[in-house]
Order: sequence, then structure tokens, then C-alpha cells
Amino acid sequence: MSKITQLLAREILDSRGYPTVEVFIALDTGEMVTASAPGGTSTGKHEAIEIRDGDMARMGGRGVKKAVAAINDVIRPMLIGQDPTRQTGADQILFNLDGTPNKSKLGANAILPVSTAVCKAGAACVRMPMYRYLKEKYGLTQNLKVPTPIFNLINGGAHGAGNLDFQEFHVIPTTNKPFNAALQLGVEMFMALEQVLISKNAIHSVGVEGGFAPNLFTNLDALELLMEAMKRTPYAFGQDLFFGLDVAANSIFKNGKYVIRDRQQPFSAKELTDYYKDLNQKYHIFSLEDPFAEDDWGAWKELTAELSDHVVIVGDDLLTTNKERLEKAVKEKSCTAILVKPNQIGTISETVEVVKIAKDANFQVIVSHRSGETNDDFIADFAVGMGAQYTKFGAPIRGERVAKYNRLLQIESELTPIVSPTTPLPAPTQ
Ligand code: 2PG
Ligand code: MG
Repeated sequence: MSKITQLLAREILDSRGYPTVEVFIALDTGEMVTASAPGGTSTGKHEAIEIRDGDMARMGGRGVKKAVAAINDVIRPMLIGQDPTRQTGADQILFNLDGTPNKSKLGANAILPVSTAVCKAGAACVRMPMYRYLKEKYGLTQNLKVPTPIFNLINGGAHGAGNLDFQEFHVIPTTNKPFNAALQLGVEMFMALEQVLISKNAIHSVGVEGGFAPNLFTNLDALELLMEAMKRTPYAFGQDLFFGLDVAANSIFKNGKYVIRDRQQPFSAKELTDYYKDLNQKYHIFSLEDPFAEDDWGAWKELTAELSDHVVIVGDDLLTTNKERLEKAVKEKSCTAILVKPNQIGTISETVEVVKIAKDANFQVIVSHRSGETNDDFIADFAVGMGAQYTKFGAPIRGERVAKYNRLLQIESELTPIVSPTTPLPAPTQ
């Protein structure tokens, strides 16, 4: 058995330049790991609380010194001496120390990096790759496989400086492709899209998740751009790829109606449902994330009843990786997939519990990054270990996104022997 001998937190930066928390753990057996907290830009109100200092004299009030102090002063003494392979025990300590329903005492941004660092330390001390450790520890039965990536190639809403209302426009490779081929598709679509934007003199700078953030007339124009980009590649719609959307509808929900630039009058939930149905007729949408606001349960249920035979309906702000909300959605048939973000709930154990409930209910599982990320690639291992069907890690550019894609490439080659036993080795050259 190994023991945690050191646990220290510090303030570092995420990809938006916002402070976030990094945790370092050392074991008596010599292993050392670090883990950091991601942060959301469009956060749901049912998410666990992220504690920021609010001191406007420092980093716009976004400092995380309080969360760092919570770790170093309150959590650290309770975890020193603990066995890092006892994840549930460590998470229970964190849960009890906080004692609130939404982690508002210590902050999810204090709790999650500790929980993740314990998990990394556990895998390191038993000398197992992180993804395999997670699968075995939690008794998940699926075969290890790299999930299909969902690429976010156009950023709108709170994520892009352009004028689009929908937050994310996705390109989704068909699930029969090995990960490296799916990644190649994402990269080639990204490059083709850049050329299309340049040819139209449109802005081709990128948003927080690396997707382009143009100014367009309507949200549908973004899907047209993706179509045009695809025509510059060898890929065929339906055969190689589909499109998807994260509407992030909280941000278009105003006075009980939904406001988007595609129509002058605001949409009622019913009208927006019809709009999504038309959209699906036209673009054969593969997945629709947060089509309605986080508490508009009736609209979700209606849409799922009408469209889920054709479209994957994904709950992000609706579910916030929260067991109770997921159970309600399963019962009421409010959606058919869950976006899983560990920092929405706080600990690894709680996140795994949510994944298991989702799988038992035959919900699709999409493991997701946040818009504010670091180069920590834990989430890639987590997706593989959990047997998620999909990952959502942004565009295939920018260091913090690429860190996850590159980790998935490593995992893929670990799971797929490069030289098959029947392939003769090349003869040595002189
Ligand atoms: C989302 C996420 C990630 P954020 O809405 O799905 O793409 O964005 O991290 O800003 O909540
Ligand atoms: Mg979302």
C-alpha cells in the first residue's frame, strides 16, 4: 500500500488566461502527479459551485487563492497518509469536509483537482495506464476503445466573438472510423473551413474552444459553411460525417421565449421544436445539445418524443452531471444522451456513478472538456476508461485541446499493436 506524503495546491492559468487550481501529490513510493481544474464559460445554474476570490483588485476578481487555501489548509491534513487507490474513501472525505449539496463551502474547483490527483496517484502507484485503472477500478465491462470525437469547428454564443447565437457547430465523424482517421477528418474539415472563410473574406479568427468565430447572417449559414467546407474534402455527408449543434439555449432564453437572429419574433418552445424539426429535415442533424433552457423540462420532453428516433438529444446544462437531475431525465424521457463534465459535480466517484446510471438507462455518454482548459489530459483517459461513445474536446487546434487529442492517439496505439503478428518486420538495412 502507498501513502500520500505530500499534497499541495497552487494557482495556475487556464486557456482563457483565467486563474485555476493545480494540485500536486507525492507518494511514499516515489510517484508524483499533478491535476488541474477546468472551468466553464457558459455554466449551468445547477452545477457545483466554483469559488473565485472576487477581489476586483486582482485578476478581475477571478483569482482562486481561496480555493487554493481550502486545499492547503483544510483538505491537505485529512488526505496526508491516505492510500491513493482508495478513491471512494478520499472522495468521501472531500464530500464530508464540504458538506453542502453543491460544493459551495470548499468549491468544486478545490475538490475536483484533488479528487483527480488522487486518481492519477492511484493509477501511478499500481503502474497502470489511467484509462485501464479507471475501467478496472469501477468494474466497467466494455472493451477498451477510443470514443468518436465530436469536433466543435464553429464557436458562437458565449464562446466566440462573432455574432452567432448557437454556441457550437459540430462535425461528427461516423462511428466506424478508427480514432486516427476520425482525427484526420476533423483536421481536414478545419483546414477546409478556414479556406472557405478566407475565400468569403469572413473573419477566420477562433473562439475559446479553437473553432472559428465568424459574423454571419443566420445561425443556419454556419451549417452551410460546414457543407461548403466538406465539399472541398474527400468526405461525404452521412457516409463519413454528420453535423451537430450545442445551442446552449440558456443564453438565448429571454422572458420565457427563445431569441435567435434567424427570425425576428422570439420562438415559443413549441415553435423552436418545429424549427429543430425543419433543421433536421435539411441537415440531418446527428445531435442536438441543450436545445432548451436548463429548467424547461416540458419542452425537452416534447422534443425527445418527437425527434429522438432521428437525433441524439444531449443534456448538458439540463443535467449538469448530477445524479438526481439525470434520474429525473431518465424517468421523464427528457433526452437520450448526457454530456459528462466532472467539474459540474466535483468528485471522480460521483462522476463515475452518473456515468453508470446513464449507461444503465441506455443513454449515450459524451465525455466533455470545458471551455477553460489546461494541458491536463486526464479527461481523455476518463472517456476511454468509462467506455463513453463520444468525446467533446473542441477543435483540433490549440495546445489545451490538442493535449487531449494527442493523448487519445497514444491510447489508440497502446490498444492497437502497430506491428501485427502476421506482418514481417522489415529487413535491417546496411
Ligand atoms: C458546453 C461547454 C463545453 P462551457 O457548453 O458544452 O463545450 O462549454 O465549458 O463554457 O460550459
Ligand atoms: Mg454544452
